[in-house]
Amino acid sequence: MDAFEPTPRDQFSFGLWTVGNPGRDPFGEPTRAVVNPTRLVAKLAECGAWGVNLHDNDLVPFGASATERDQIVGEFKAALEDSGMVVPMATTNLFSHPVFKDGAYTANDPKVRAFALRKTMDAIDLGVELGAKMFVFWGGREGTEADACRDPRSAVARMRDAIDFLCEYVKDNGYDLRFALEAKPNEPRCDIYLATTGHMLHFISTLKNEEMVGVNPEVAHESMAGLSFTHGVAQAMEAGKLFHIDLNAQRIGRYDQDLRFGSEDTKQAFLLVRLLEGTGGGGRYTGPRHFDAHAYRTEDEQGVWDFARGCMRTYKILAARAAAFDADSEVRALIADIRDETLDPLLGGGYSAEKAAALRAADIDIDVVARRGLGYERLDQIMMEHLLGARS
Ligand code: GCO
Ligand code: MN
Ligand code: MN
Repeated sequence: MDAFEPTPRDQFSFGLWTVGNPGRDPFGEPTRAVVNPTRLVAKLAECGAWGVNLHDNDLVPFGASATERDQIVGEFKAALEDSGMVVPMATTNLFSHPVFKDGAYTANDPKVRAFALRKTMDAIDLGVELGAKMFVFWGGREGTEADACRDPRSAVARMRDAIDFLCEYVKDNGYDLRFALEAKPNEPRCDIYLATTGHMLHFISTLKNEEMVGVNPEVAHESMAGLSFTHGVAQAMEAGKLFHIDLNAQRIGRYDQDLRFGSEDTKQAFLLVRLLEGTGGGGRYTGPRHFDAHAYRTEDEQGVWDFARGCMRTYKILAARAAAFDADSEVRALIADIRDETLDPLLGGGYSAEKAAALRAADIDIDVVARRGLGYERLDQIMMEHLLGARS
């Protein structure tokens, strides 16, 4: 045992589909046996996780009868009770069944859209029954190959109709549940609508129940698009919209890899953990630290638990490194706010004609400012040394 061993206080969660992933890929069959959800819960608890998340069909098979459903859910609740695990988040599988091949909420056939709403209402009921406070929407099939099949504007409008409808469903039932929308640029569709966290943030501002809806950004998804994940998450935090997060690792330009958290682009992972933990100031993210990743296909069941522990340990190690970095006096000096008594009051708090005149009149020697070195090489190197364990 060391300081990096995960405990329930850390609020780490995993999807049933993550540690339950049997190693199937588009080219090959599963390499591991399917493990029962009740065993997954017990093993996750043993590893120090706090929560387990699920799609409706990770637990209740598609098409199960009401009696089968109730029996499965009953056994699962007992397993949660035994292990002290919680279900912080639930979601709907709107991508596996062939009926969703043209999308779910955005599909052209109204029968598909109606079925998708019905399935989501059932999944919301299931999530609430298990205690979930967050419901994630990942529109994996909401996209196109043959883009002329619909006006992309109608896809956005259909998505809005669906989320507006489901918000009202939650309110009508008096559920204590919020929604988190998860963007992805592509895979399994050629192009998926609302491709990034930024797209989602604007979309949310057009909803009837905007306050109930936030985002669930995923490391791999913004990275696949070559974007800075940290910047996307920061924008969501600044807007009060970071409701949930999917942590994993990804190399830019590859297929959706869902690798162990922090195992690729460790610098971005460091900056992300620093942001979430708020060690650099600006407030800490208090929601679940959820891992949406899976073990390499080379692994047996032991490898899956090594993977799960690895995600959590790396998060805690990076959090400790971030705290040390932000407590470093040289770092604090390098990133200290530059204060200017004359200009600061002009730059915040909005426009006035007086401020505009004062800005015009201010004495700013741009050549002096332009010549000044900023010390960012030094700053970044110090960060690397903290990250690599050479400075503490
Ligand atoms: C993916 C997605 C999914 C979702 C999950 C929960 O790329 O497959 O990240 O894992 O997060 O379906 O909505
Ligand atoms: Mn993903
Ligand atoms: Mn995800």
